[in-house]
Amino acid sequence: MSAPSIVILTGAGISAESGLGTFRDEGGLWAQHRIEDVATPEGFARNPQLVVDFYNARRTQAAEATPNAAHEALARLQSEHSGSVTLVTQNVDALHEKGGSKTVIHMHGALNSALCGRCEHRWSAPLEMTVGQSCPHCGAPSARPDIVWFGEMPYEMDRIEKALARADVFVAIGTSGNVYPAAGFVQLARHAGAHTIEMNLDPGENVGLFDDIRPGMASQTVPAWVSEVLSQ
Ligand code: BV8
Repeated sequence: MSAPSIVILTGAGISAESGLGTFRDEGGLWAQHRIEDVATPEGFARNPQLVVDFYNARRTQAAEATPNAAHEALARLQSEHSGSVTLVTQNVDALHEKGGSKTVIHMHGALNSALCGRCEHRWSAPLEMTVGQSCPHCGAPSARPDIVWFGEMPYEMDRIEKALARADVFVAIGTSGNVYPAAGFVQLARHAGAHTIEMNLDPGENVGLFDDIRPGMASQTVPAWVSEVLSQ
């Protein structure tokens, strides 16, 4: 029996113990800001300064954050598991990479990347972006945070769906299962016959679709699961 192919989806909960706010927990980001104002293209068109300030604050916070045992355990899994491991994150921080992960699919974009709204050129974002910054490629004053907002198509969906179609195990870590298409990945994995595991502090909206529920703090549950997989 060849080593199982594993697909992992992480959400804001995996970065909570590194001090980065989640979205829907008590006092989370969506309690402080209206999604429509800071995480939609319409909000950016209406008030670009508000959106640039929102992501500048998160970029600075994320730059100062350090990975926790959960990020480090997933990096260990990626380097030591003999089967394939596909790590997909909804998070826009770089804590998986800081924790040692080499390949991370950022389906909702990344704080450390800037995007040209006109030619779609990408470059490393400065810590503080400004409104109307020029694109280094086409020169248009159309720089924006390289973030997938509501109503925009998440990145790398073909690659993710291909990995889910051949998954033996699907694990969702620290995500409330509210946002699609990510919240639908567990269904795709089940169609592929994968064993599905949820590791969360509180049960997600789609908890009923998981075979195995492991409640608790990611810094505890994830290293325990990785040790289990690597000892098989
Ligand atoms: C799309 C930006 C279609 C980055 C985010 C109308 C028009 C278009 C689409 C829609 C529409 N109505 C609905 C939709 C679909 C929409 C959607 O799902 N809306 C929901 C709210 C109903 N989705 C979209 O718009 C997506 N695009 O559908 O495009 C399309 C088709 C064709 C062509 C073009 C377009 C785009 C979705 C991406 C939006 N961007 N963020 C940023 O600012 O960060 S989503 C946002 O929520 C975050 O990125 C995050 O990824 C996402 C999910 O949040 P979670 O990570 O789950 O965090 P949350 O706080 O919710 O939960 C934390 C969990 O952790 C909890 O369970 C908690 O218990 C747990 N936890 C806490 N501490 C710990 C812990 N667990 C373990 N240990 C701990 N210590």
